[in-house]
Amino acid sequence: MHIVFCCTDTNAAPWLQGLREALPEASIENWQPGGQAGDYAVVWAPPQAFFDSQHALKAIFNTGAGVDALMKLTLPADVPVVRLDDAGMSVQMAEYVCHAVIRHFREFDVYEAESSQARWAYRKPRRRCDFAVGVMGLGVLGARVCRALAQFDFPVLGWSRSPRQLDGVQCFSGEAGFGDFLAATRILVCLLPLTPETEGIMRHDTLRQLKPGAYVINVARGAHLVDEDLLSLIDSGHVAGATLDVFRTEPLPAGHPFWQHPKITVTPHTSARTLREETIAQIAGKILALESGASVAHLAGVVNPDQGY
Ligand code: NDP
Ligand code: OXD
Repeated sequence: MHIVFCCTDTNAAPWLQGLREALPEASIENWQPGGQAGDYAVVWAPPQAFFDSQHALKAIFNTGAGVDALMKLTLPADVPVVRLDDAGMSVQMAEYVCHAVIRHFREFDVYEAESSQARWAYRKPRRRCDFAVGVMGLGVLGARVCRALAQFDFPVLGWSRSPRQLDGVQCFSGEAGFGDFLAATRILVCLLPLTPETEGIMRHDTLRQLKPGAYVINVARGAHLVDEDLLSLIDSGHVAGATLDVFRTEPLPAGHPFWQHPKITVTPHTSARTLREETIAQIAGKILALESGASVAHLAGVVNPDQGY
């Protein structure tokens, strides 16, 4: 069995070593043009030239949860794409989103500013029931985030493409449920995959439907948000601020208004990182399962090409 590794912006050496330890029977190489075609590919944001050189793949393993970059390429026909299924990401995402929600709700950003002036000043406690959190996307990450938020007694709402049921979460689905979901939400969290249906989903006419004093947390993809619409709704006072981890251009360009905006917190696409050991263990386990005759349909994280996630 031959495995080809092609991950952009990744130090290949520890990955190759980890994969070789997990799959000692396999030959595993970092991709180079003209190299041997693989039975399996382990990829992150590979160039089109990579797939153009692969004619024998049995499966493509993505070392992230989002496959939007892959879906823009021409992939070999009928080869399944398997994305990361949690692999240690959901707990990181739960930490990040709970931190952002609590920081906003408890006004810790205001206390940070006051303490830097040596000011001892109380803020009036806010009512948790006024800060319903609406999570768009109830998959592996969104569901875990909802569960974590519910632990803090926030009212939690969720929205997905198909109907879902989650304990303690008021669930909405599809276009029909979107308006009611937005109208009941004060803090909006985006955990959707980026697809033609979800691109630009956070724009003026949708954000306008959130409760006044809304707050936006984007941890999915930058293209889910129309940047200018967020800025104008913050200016108008309808949106109180935002915590943003993902951007249309990454790294976020130096002159972008988000960097200096007093009501926007920026982090560098770090809310849930790919963890190398967990990822290698998950991918190696799936390759071994396929090699022992398991059907792809039984693997977690197989992408539906028609849905794009
Ligand atoms: P999943 O595929 O498990 O979940 C996706 C969810 O989105 C599902 O609930 C799905 O609905 C819902 N959804 C998809 N399309 C629509 C739509 N058109 N309308 C309404 N709901 C929709 O993905 P994950 O939870 O694993 O990951 C989500 C995204 O998070 C990734 O695609 C990636 O972009 C982003 N991400 C960001 C990271 C970061 O560091 N910032 C790290 C990891 C991931 P249904 O349940 O009906 O299928
Ligand atoms: C992912 C990411 O999709 O890190 O896994 O953004």
